[in-house]
Amino acid sequence: MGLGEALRGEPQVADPNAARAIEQGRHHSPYGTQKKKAAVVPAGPDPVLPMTAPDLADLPFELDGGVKVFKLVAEPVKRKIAPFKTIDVWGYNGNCPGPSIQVQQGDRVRVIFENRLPEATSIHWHGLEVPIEQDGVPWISQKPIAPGEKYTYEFTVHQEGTFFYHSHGAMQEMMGMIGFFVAHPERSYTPRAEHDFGVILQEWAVLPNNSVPNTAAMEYNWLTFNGVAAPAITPMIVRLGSRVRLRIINMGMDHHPIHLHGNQFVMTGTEGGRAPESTWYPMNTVLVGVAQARVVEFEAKYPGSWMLHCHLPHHMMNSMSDLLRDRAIETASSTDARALAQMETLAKSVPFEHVHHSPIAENANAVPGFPQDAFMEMGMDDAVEKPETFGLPANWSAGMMGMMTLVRVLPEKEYGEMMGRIGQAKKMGAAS
Ligand SMILES: [Cu+2]
Repeated sequence: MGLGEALRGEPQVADPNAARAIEQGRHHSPYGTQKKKAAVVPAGPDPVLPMTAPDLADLPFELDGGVKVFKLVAEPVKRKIAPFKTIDVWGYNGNCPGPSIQVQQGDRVRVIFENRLPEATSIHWHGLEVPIEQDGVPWISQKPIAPGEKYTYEFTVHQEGTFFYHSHGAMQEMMGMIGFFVAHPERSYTPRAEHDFGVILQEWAVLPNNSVPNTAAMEYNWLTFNGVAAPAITPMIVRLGSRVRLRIINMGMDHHPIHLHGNQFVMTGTEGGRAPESTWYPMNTVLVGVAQARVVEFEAKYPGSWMLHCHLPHHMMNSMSDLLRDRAIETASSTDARALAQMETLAKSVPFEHVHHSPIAENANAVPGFPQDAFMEMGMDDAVEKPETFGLPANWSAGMMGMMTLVRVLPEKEYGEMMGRIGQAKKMGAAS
């Protein structure tokens, strides 16, 4: 039977036992090549440290005779990327980016996939070494999954590391169809981290008064971490003295140099898995190219709210519609206090995106080159308030835009109180 005939047939699910035998043969562990032994359940806490991706959901699974079964649905989604901006995108299970799939190295995984999009799609398991019929490339390894159709993917995850799942249509990717696929190692990485965070980098071209990203555009005005633009991105909360892991993945059109203030980190992994310790060297900016994953780790030695952001200047701002329209900005002979009051009023009555923050000169509009910075800043502390922002200085949100968040390193007592606050909010959210 030729490939064409095979593709016209029913969705093919490889014989799970045959696949398992083949895949165990090539199982590779970052800790050596010894054969996988029967799992020994260690006494004490679970050695797997789950990844937390702020503002993203996790995809739950059910067990079917030792196989982890996930249900993934591709569908149109409305995503609120800022308090005043909701966009129409495509994603999975009501989320964009899609919910995170987290498994353990060695797991057998089944993904029951349903296409509720108006066009065909498929899922590619980016970086995972799966049998060819599970690779998710339309016409090459499978028939495109038609609107309304279901398809089952199944494979054994013999790797550890930070992978993705995404549509294999370039324009569907740019509509947001991507999610984390994290394979936790059989044994905890060393040194052990206490916090493990995930960030998905995306960029969007959404013209003023539009809600649909222009996927043919090559310039972007909205830049997001996990589908949210600063200051609406939920800060990462870490305990002073702990080791922190950040997994950053990029499935967009741009490369992003991600910079952490006030700390040095080492790159401990890529989209190919854990990197040997001998390759680690100090840095504080890591370039995350398209289709890449970068995993960095650092010791949170210094208390404070440290910025983590893309350092491309245009990626540190929200909708650049001011630059596309005329640049008229109200000049203010006003004091800073008045500017702040004005900002507050506008922030509460969103859809204003920009208003100057610091005082500007009477003749500002007459100066060639103006504005450069004045238009960018708008505080909206109230609009983006959540437990994780508790205790930040007033007007903290004015300087937060685009791909930007805070890593808040809190001493033991404050950390405990913060965790209590977050737990309480979750409980109330679940009850309501
Ligand atoms: Cu960037």
